[in-house]
Amino acid sequence: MRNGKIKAEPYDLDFDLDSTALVMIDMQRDFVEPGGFGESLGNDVSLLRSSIEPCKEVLETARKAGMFIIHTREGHRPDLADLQPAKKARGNPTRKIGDPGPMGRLLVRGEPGHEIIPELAPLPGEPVIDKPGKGAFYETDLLGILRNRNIKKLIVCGVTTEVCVHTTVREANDRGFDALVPEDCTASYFPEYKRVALEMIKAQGGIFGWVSNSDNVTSAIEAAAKK
Ligand code: C5J
Repeated sequence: MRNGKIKAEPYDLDFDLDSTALVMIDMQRDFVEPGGFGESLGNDVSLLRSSIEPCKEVLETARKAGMFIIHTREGHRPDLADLQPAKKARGNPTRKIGDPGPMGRLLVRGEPGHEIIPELAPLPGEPVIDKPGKGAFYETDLLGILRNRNIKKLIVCGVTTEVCVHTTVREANDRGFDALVPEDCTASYFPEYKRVALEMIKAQGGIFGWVSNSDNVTSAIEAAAKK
């Protein structure tokens, strides 16, 4: 049967291991490590690191249970042909997307900063979606990949909560998926924005989705895998 319930807010979420995917959003060096895109915007990147260990626990549990796992990376082609001028100019940063930095060109595919952090590195067979925007469905093949696997529900982890995670959860909701965010598996450069972003997801009876935590998610996956 491989199904069960994840303890969550605003209410517990029924799920099935074979129609639920784990989506790890943008756990890249560019956001989490010093010298990358996140820091170029003036952020304290150390604030994101608390999410790494809980993400790792959920990732390893999902792998053991044989769940479908997808990773995303935000970034652009080396020729920047997919970079909208508005995105390049936004925030008036000292270093812009495509400029050189300590981890290579900022937010550019193939550069060291664009890679997923080693702690959460994808395994062969886990699709990696390269996305030019904040949402994982925008200008990517994510929707087709999920439909081909008959995926109905998403567990969404990663950074940052109110930007790429939130945008993806909203996009997923509008495409008919149920999305659940484990709160300790996501982080923001602005802790208050994280808190409010999670409130927004679960408000009004789960207007965009569900909020839970890594313990609830891992115990539900492990229980379902034994059925
Ligand atoms: C941002 C992201 N914050 N992955 N990207 O620009 O949330």
